[in-house]
Formats: sequence, C-alpha cells, structure tokens
Amino acid sequence: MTTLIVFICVALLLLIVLQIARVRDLAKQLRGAEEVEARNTNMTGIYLVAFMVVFLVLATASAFYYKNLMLGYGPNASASEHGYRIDAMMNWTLLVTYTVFIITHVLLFWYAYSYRAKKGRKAQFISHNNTLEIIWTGIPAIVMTFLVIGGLDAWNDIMGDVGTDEEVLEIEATGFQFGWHLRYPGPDGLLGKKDFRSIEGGVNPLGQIWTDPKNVDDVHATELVLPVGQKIRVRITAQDVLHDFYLPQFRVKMDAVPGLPTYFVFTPNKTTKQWRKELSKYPEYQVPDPNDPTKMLWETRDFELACAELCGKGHWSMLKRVTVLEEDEYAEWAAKQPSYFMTNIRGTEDDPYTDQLFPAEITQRSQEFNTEANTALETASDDDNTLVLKYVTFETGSDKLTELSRYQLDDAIAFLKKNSDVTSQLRGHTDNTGDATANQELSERRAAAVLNYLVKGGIAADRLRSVGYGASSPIEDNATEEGRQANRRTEFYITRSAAPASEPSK
Ligand SMILES: [Cu+2]
Repeated sequence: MTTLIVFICVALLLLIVLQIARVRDLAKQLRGAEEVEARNTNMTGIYLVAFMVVFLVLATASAFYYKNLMLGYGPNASASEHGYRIDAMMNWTLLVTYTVFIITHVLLFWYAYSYRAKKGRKAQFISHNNTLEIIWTGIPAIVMTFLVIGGLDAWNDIMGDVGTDEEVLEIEATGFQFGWHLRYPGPDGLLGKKDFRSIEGGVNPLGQIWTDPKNVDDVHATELVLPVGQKIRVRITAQDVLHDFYLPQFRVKMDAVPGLPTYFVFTPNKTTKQWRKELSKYPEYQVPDPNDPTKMLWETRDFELACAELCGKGHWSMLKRVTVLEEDEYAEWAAKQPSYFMTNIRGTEDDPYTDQLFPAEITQRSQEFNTEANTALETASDDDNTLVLKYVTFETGSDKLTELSRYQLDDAIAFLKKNSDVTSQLRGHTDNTGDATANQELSERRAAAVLNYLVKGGIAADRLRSVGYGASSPIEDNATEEGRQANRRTEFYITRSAAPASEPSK
C-alpha cells in the first residue's frame, strides 16, 4: 500500500514538473524569451542560497543530534588514558574540516547567486593569479602541518613500548579462526616461551615449551579481565589468517599477524562498574535489556574485545567480554585462575618435571594428608583409621623408596611428632603379578623400609610396626594396569592405643 502511495506521489510530482515546464514555454511565447530567462536565473539563484542555508543548518543539527553515537561523545567516552588523546585529535580534525566545509559552501552558493547572468554583464577572463595560488596552497599546508605533527607526536606516544623499569601486566592474545586464546603470565608475571612446532590441538594450543619454567604457571583465560589503572601490554599474534585485536572502548586496535608479533600498551582508567554508572545517565541506556528484560541496558553492558579484520565466515563470533576490576578484585580473580600446565599437562607424557614437585604441590599434598589423618583419628571406629600413602612409591620390584616419596613420609613424621600419643602400623601391599611368596616378602620389606624412614626421621621405633599383606588385600581389580597400580600401596594405620602387632590383621 505504502509503495503504491509513494509511486503515485512520484508520478504526480513528475506531472507537476512537466506542467510547469509547459507553462513556462507558453509564458515565454507571451512575454518574450529574454525577460523570462532573466527571471528564471534570478529565481534559481535565490533557490540555491535557500538550499544552502537549509542544508548547512540540517547538517550541523543532525551532527549534534546523533553525536552520542560517535566514539568520543557521551556514553562512548574513552575508557583508557591514551584514548582521550585520540578523541581530542579527532575533534580537532572535525573542527577544521567543518569550518572549511562551511566557508567553501557559503562561498560556492553565494557566488552562484551573486554572479548569476544579467543583461549587459560579461565574465572577466583571469588566466592566473599568484596571490590566490599562495593563499589556497599555503593555508591548507599550514593547517595540515599542525594536524600531522600533532598526530605523529600522539602516534609515537601511543604506539610506544613500555620502558624496562616500568611495572606492566603483560598478557597475550592469539587470534585464530574463530576466537582468541588469552594467556596470562601467572604469579611469576612472565609469559613462557612458545614454538609453533609444539602446537598440538587440544593439548598444547599455543605451542608452549614446557621445559621453560615460566610456562608452568601461565593461565589460559576464557575472558579478558584487566585491573584498572595498571599499564597493560598485550602481545598480539595470529595462528592462521589476519585478525585484529580491537577494544573499541579503550581505543585499542592492532593487527594480529601470523608470524609477526605485534603489541599494544594501554591503561584502562575506569572499571566496568564505573562505566555502567556513567551509562545509566543516558536515556538510551535506561531501557530494559532485550536479552534480560528484568535489567536495564546499562546494568548489563560490557566492554568488548572484537576482531576488526574480516577473517572468514565466523568472524562475528570472535567477540569476547572485557571486564575491568579494581586492583584488589583483580588480584582475587587472578589467584583463582588455574595454571594450564598444572591442570592439563602435569603428570602426562609431555610433563618434563616428573622427577620433582613444585612448592605449591608440596603444600597442597601436606594439607591433604593432614586433613585425612586428622579425620581418621577423629572417627569413632578404629577400622577407619587407615590412610593410603598415595605418593609413597618404590622402584619396580624393589623396596627402595622413590625420590619423591620423602615429601609424604616427611608429612607422616611431622604428624606423628605433633600427635605424640599416636602409634602406627605400616602396611605393605602388592598387586597379584608374579609369585605369591615373593609378593608377600616384597610387601614386608617395603613396609619395613617406610618404618625405617620414619625412625630415621626421629619417631620412636616402639610407636611403629610394619606388616606385609602381599597381594591378599586388593582394593581395585588386578585385571587392569590402573587397578594394579592402586593395589601396590603402603597404608598408614593410626591409633591412639598401643601399636598394633606386626602381623596381618583380618
Ligand atoms: Cu578474526
């Protein structure tokens, strides 16, 4: 229906124009061509000036009306320190171009009116004018020089790297089709080395070199979380095609290029919370969020990380949330992030540190042991007083303790020293492979080896007994390797009564 009405309107307008043309032709014939021509030229000149006024007023008014949609104005004010400088340059450029735009358009339309054709007036022929040439070359040159020098100065500041003595949080963003790998340096503040040849899908997505100790605490984060007021250096790279690391609210934008590391240094200067509060002042954010109508738009708005390079079909899905926190909130968040190495690589065939424990692991295992031992002591029944010393192991077929066993044995010593009324029976178990007599004997020797270690650690021998069970008390199915591994174990039985006998209990 609307289309039909528009069509009819256009048709009618065309008809009117045609009719006016016909009327003018008729008038020409009646009044004489020259007089009509002069009147038409006059009217055209006046229409042009009127058009100019309406056009310039509307152009200026619409710029003011829609200014909150532009970066740098209202809700789109910068959220980083250097961003204000970029916005200021944008404003200077706008001011200069706007002024030139107004002056040239006023002159253009005014001349069209003022020098319209008149009877007896002849155009003047000017082939060249040096003064004019100098003016219209010189003025733009001077203005451009100021804009360009200002721009270069800002560019050098904004694109500059951090000084060697500056405190900086360095993180890494790696673009891929279609997403970002975000890596944080962990407690040591340093990102570990990488090699693209070490990349293994699902296992080592960034190609981290695990023999570099700096990699051990590195974190793979699912979202970008930043502390306010802290200088951030982002290492930017890509794994497949060109991407672009774009944080619009922070005025950060840098290409992510495969094989060519780039970087960007910036300082966020408002938290997500502060930003949302600013947004709440604008009517366009005081409406319910279409995705969650129970909340206002300003309450759910987040800073964004996007890809600004058309990198393929899933380009749009590279959007990630960016959260800026107060420094203490950030520290809390950072402390909760698990290291990628410890959660995914530790103990696998890629782990180069199987012969050592990290301090955090030692602490964690000690705490675990003490909790278990204390719980065992507190239970009413003595039957529940058995702990498996799961980190105490032996060389294959021997009663020689492995190097790493000492940590848990030291925990046991500390526990027995702290609880001087506790006595313990150490129980050796094997799996069912091999000869039963040999297994029985091996289990006895292993239990004795543990007892000896504890005695050497300062525990009175009369508080301890060792006993071997051979393969007679499996806790798992001996048919699988995991089952057998669980069955080869040393148990730590503790009680507040006198030390139990040196023979298997039933
Ligand atoms: Cu991309």
